[in-house]
Amino acid sequence: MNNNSELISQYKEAFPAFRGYMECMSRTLFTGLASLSLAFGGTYVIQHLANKHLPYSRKLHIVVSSVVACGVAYQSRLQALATGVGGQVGVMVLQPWVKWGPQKRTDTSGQLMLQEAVALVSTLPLVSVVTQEVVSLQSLGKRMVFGSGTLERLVNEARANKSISCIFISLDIMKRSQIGELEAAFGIRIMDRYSVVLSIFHQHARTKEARLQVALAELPYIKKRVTYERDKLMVAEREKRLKAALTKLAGIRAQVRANRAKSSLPTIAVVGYTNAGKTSLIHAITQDSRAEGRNQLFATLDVTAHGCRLPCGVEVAFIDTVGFIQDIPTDLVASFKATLEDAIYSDVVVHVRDVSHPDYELQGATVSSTLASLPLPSGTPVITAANKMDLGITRSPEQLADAYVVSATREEGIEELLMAIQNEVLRVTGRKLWKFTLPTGSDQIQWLRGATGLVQEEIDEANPQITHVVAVLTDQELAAFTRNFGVKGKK
Ligand SMILES: Nc1nc2c(ncn2[C@@H]2O[C@H](COP(=O)(O)OP(=O)(O)OP(=O)(O)O)[C@@H](O)[C@H]2O)c(=O)[nH]1
Ligand SMILES: *[C@@H]1O[C@H](CO)[C@@H](O)[C@H](O)[C@H]1NC(C)=O
Repeated sequence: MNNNSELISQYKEAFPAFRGYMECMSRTLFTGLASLSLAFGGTYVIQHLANKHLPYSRKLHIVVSSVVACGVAYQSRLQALATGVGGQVGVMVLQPWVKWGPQKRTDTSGQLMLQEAVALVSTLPLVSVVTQEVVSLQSLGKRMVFGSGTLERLVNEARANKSISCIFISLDIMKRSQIGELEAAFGIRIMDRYSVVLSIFHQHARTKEARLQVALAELPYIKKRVTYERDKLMVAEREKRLKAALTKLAGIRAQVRANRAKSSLPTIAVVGYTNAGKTSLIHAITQDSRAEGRNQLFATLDVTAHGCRLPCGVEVAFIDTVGFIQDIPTDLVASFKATLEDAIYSDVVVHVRDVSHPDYELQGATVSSTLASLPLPSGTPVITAANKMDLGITRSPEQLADAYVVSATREEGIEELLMAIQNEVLRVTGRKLWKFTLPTGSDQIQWLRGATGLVQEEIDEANPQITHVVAVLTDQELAAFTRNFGVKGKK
């Protein structure tokens, strides 16, 4: 019974939350289609002209005109993106906030929650936040969420601004009827926290298991919305099948893990609270002058894996993971963890924290406790990077004792952090630095270059016949080298 792929394709269809996002994206799709038709049209016209007036062969016309037309179309698409015309989903972010009474939250503020909501929705590709607002409420649970006066003002605002094509109301999960009525009032799509978070997970779910988990997580959402008995039965049947598929996959997982361990490319998972600066830090590291940027090798890896060389020459992949958030709706916790599978299988974990954030402790604790609950192989080192130091450090040196204090955007402290990462990568993967003195241009040096990708080489100042080499080798590689050449190295 191999119905996993069938389940996955089914779940793509039955994924209202993601579909909502896709609907918001449709404008983007249209500009894409427009560019494409422009390319075809352009190809035809240029080809026609060239046929009439130029003496080249027909094949060449086709090639040249295609290239030119595609270039033009691509340019116009880029321009559309740059100016925001159609390229982006403009979102109005509304953070409901109860000002008084027993429903008022005391552990955070409306402004902080709004910031988090903005960061959350910005995680989705091509989303741009047009307006954002903390909206005061008297109580939660109103049919239209907001009071009638406030609602009227918001509707007018949203309708007046053509850049707004979607409204994100930062409440956990709203009723079908609520969303329906609000959509009728605003005239555009409404998203709640549940649907935004699901869409993010959908983006980050890479393995079959993660996808199944995300599909499973959506079921309560669908359940809240179906009314007919027949549909309810279908949902129940689907739940049963998803669970069965997941149980089956759990067995395969051990195999996958073993395979990953065998591939020699060390991976470093970068985790952290949303907006802590994971992506910026990866950018800062992989653009480092001592580390090469994107390497061909990684072109086939997922877009969120960034290849680079450590200062010692070992190639590694930095992996961006989904950002942590507070109050993940409980039904989503399992699928959230599933999207972090990259962290589970990586050699080293880097935990990025925003040292300038008032919620530094709470955010760090959220991440740490979640990491602790993941099936991380014991002994996976976790390195803490306290980021955004340029915005002011509000913590005492003791609180930052085991952290590397950095600024990703100003590229400060990155080198020390990278050295720490390198040490852990070498330790965990059983690699060591070895020094050799070898004949310049010899086979031995060639071999070492091949084995480690890159070695430090320095021709002796006094005697150009010999070269001092530093190589990073596993015990097996060292043994093979000694076997082949009979040369011993020094640590
Ligand atoms: N001032 C300052 N801002 C930073 C620094 N690092 C990141 N930022 C800013 O913080 C914001 C979030 O950075 P990202 O790298 O997107 O954060 P992230 O952790 O990948 O966020 P998610 O994808 O939402 O989980 C961006 O506006 C960055 O420009 C820093 O060192 N200093
Ligand atoms: C929409 O609102 C934003 C923020 O207030 C503003 O910058 C933008 O110019 C507005 N766009 C339109 C079309 O009104």
